[in-house]
Amino acid sequence: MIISGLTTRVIELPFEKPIKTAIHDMRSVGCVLLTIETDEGITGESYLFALNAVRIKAFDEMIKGFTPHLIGKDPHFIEAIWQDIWREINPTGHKGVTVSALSTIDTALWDIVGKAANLPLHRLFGACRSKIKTYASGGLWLAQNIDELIEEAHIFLQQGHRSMKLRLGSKDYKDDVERVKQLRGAIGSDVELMADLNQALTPKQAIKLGKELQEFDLLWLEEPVPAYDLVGHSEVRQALDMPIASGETEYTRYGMRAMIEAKACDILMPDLQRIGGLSEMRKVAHLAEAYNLPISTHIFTEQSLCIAGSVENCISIEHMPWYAPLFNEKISVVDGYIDIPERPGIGFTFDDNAIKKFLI
Ligand code: SMN
Ligand code: MG
Repeated sequence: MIISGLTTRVIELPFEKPIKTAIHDMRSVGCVLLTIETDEGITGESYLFALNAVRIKAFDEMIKGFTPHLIGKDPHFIEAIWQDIWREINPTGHKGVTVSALSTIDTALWDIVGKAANLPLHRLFGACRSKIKTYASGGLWLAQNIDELIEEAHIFLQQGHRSMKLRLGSKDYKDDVERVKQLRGAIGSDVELMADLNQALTPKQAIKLGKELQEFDLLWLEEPVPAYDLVGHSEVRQALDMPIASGETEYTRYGMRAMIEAKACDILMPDLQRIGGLSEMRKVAHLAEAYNLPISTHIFTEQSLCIAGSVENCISIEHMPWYAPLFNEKISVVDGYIDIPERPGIGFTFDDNAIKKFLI
């Protein structure tokens, strides 16, 4: 089998209403949808995204620029293709748009390999489970008031969720404490709750807030300080009993290695687009395992299920519904869990009709 072509589509998925975190102001996500074609008719699909579709064409160009590394190659030679592209991007940089494009290609190649073997990827990788715990993440944003948070939390529970994440980083830290207190009171003690600070605070601010949040039994406190401040992360981690989660903003095994060495967090949160694709996600998961650290994957719900099904130290998967309209197959959450799909490859295929509406 050889790779015969590569097609991209650039789309924009609008949100129903604008969304805020401590550092994001979002109205849409722009995506590049990648399809890699082979001479045997098997195709591999994956995507990357940019918030508000900002400079999404630069991502598209970056992917298309790697065409010469793909055409005529056996798609099973994923590791060789990955290393080849990695060497080429050395002068341009091993973070950002370059790695996002590499990630997207890598993931689409795995989709081909799974389909060619007629196996779902978690089975091809070596399966460890058939379902994974998830948490609701497409809500509980910073712009919502407390009544809206509670209303949305109840919707999540009706949808089958048993775990959810809210965003913090209010101007006055007392507002953050109140949001957590009220929400915890409304959902009760049996529902898991996490909080994401999206890098809003200094270490001292995060420790002060974290100490007040401790009584509300949060499963983790996420990105309390700027992503590049690994020492600050570790100060917060040492000062609090509550676990610290982080890593969505870091790239590749080298970024994760630095976080592990700095003892920055208790739970690593690799993001498929920034980490380097499914190949690198697996390496990072195994690196974390060697340090007895769990991982929980960041967004990319559909594409990360194969990781959750084959990585023993993956404790949960983030449920972000933004990308669901792109796929023919839908995820359902039952009693807080998602089944790992048993369809070949990644198990989610682009819904070409639906996608037409979003083309830029
Ligand atoms: C997040 C995800 C995607 C966009 C903005 C913020 C957030 C998360 O950090 O972890 O869900
Ligand atoms: Mg986050």
